Amino acid sequence: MAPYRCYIGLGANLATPEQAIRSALNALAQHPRISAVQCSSLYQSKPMGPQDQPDYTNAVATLQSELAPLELLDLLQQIENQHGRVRNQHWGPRTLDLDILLLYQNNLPLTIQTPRLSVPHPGLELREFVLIPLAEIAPTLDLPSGNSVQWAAANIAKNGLHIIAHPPITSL
Ligand code: ROI
Repeated sequence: MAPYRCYIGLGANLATPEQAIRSALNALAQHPRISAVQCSSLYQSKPMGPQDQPDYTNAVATLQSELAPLELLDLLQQIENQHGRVRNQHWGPRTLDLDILLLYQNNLPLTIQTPRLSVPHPGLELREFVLIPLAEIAPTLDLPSGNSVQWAAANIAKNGLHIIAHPPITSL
């Protein structure tokens, strides 16, 4: 089976957010069925949703995976759980959130609509903390709207989004 090219959103705003994101990237880079992990800079962002929660640390990573989409989702949820993720309040704070944003196979975009997984991620084009990091690593990618990532990132309100750290190390 042809491998998947995946784009993953990483977010955290409790405990040690930057450490949680770095540790999740390491877990992905070390997985035997994942290769070519590359990450954007780390960003600080204002919370989308309830405002009575800390600012978030966000990044977007891309990787090549031999895991089927639901296997990748299982892995991401396992990594979230290892970082103390508790699913409680809707749009509430979290120690680590790993979202599948986009999936490609043979350079073709995949659409998945199941109770567990929606790809492309429905909130993708509304989130500056996704588009702007994504534009660092994949500016020419086309979004579901037909716009390029670069165009969408240049045309969304930044809402205070700013870089706080260089891209974490990546893997071959
Ligand atoms: N807000 C920001 N800034 N970053 C996130 O990663 C994030 N994740 C979420 C909600 C609660 C929607 N808000 C967010 O799940």
